[in-house]
Amino acid sequence: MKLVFATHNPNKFKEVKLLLPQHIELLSLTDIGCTEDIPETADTIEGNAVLKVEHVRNRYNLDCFADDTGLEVSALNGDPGVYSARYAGEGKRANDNIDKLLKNLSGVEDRSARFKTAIAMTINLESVMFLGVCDGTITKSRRGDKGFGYDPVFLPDGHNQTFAEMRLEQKGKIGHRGKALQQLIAYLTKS
Ligand code: ITT
Repeated sequence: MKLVFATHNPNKFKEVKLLLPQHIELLSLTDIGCTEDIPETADTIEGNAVLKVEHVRNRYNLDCFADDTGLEVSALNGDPGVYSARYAGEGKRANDNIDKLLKNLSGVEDRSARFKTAIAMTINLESVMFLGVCDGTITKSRRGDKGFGYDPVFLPDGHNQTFAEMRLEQKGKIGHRGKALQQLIAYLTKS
């Protein structure tokens, strides 16, 4: 079975490829010749996941899924949330986003947060959505050099390593993306 993963983020692709059963041949946007930016203009992560998937479905007519992920911090009323990618501003990098987050949380006691992933999939003309959540806290400084994005400052509940200190397999097992993906795999297995 061939399935396109509509992401321009190579780290997400790597994480997902590791978790999917081998009989699913995962195609990247590069594999299908999609180099254009896909607009993410919705005001929810679910909405953005749908925009990405529909872009590929409409232009390339292929079975496809997309992941949109946000980091929701309690003390910041759920920010950066759907704006996680551009928290420090358009064109800024992950490091700038983390700097802004740590600055906004400086002196704040409640550091609880959660990652939320929405995976939208369109397959055989059906559209489905899977959600995965991982609760944790924001550390006071960066720890670890694995992973990507906010991983160096996210400590999942019940663990003493940040996502950036864990092996990818471990992050996949307990993380937001892995949880959403398990549902996608179950869906594909029974359909
Ligand atoms: P695509 O839209 O092309 O899939 P993206 O990196 O723009 O890639 P998102 O919009 O879903 O993906 O990501 C929102 C932000 O959250 C972005 O800054 C990511 O680096 C960060 N992010 C997403 N998943 C993450 C994860 O598992 N760990 C840490 N940060 C993550």
